[in-house]
Amino acid sequence: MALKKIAIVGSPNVGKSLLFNRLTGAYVTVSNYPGTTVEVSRGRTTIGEIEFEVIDTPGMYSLLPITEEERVARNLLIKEKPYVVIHILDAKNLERMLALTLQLIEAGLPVILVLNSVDEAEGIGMKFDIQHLEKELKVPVIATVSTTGRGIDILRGKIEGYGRAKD
Ligand SMILES: Nc1nc2c(ncn2[C@@H]2O[C@H](COP(=O)(O)OP(=O)(O)OP(=O)(O)O)[C@@H](O)[C@H]2O)c(=O)[nH]1
Ligand SMILES: [Mg+2]
Repeated sequence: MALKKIAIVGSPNVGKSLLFNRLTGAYVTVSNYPGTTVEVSRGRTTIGEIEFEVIDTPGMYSLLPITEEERVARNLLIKEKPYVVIHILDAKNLERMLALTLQLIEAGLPVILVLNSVDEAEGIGMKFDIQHLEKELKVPVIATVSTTGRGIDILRGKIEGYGRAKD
C-alpha cells in the first residue's frame, strides 16, 4: 500500500530542507520531478504507528505558479494528494507569508502552519500568540527552530493528532 504523504511547502529559503531533515532519517531519495529539471527530495518518517513519505517541495510564493519550481510544487499538491501539508514560513515575515497559508487553506488542503526561525524573530522582540492564530486560521500552528530542533516533537504530535481527527 502506498504511504500517506506529508508535503513540506513554503517560500524559498525558509527552512523547508532543514525541517525535512529533522523529520526524516536515512533512505532519502532525490529525483527530478517528471518532465522537469526541478529536484524533489523524498524520505520517510514514523509518527505514532504510521509510516509516512515526507516530500521536500520546491519553493513557492503562491499557488498561482510563475516559476517552474512553483508549478512543480503546485502539481505535486494536486497530484499526490498529501495527507498533511506543512506550510513552513519565516516567523520574521509572518504577515507577508500568511498569504500562501490562506491560499492553501482555501484550496481545501489539510494545512499545518509552522512558524520557523522563531529564535531570530524573538531576537528582534517579536512575540507570537499561537492559540490566537490557531483559532483564527482553524488549523494547527507550531513555532519551530529547524536549526536546533525546537518544536519538532510538538509538530510530530500535531501531525498524529491531525490524522486521528480525520479518521
Ligand atoms: N536561525 C535560524 N535559521 C534557520 C532556521 N531554519 C532555517 N534556517 C536557516 O535558513 C537557511 C535556509 O534553510 P533551508 O532549510 O535550506 O531552507 P529551504 O526552505 O529548504 O531553502 P530552498 O530549498 O532554497 O528554498 C539556512 O541557512 C538555515 O540555516 C531556524 O529555525 N533558525
Ligand atoms: Mg531546500
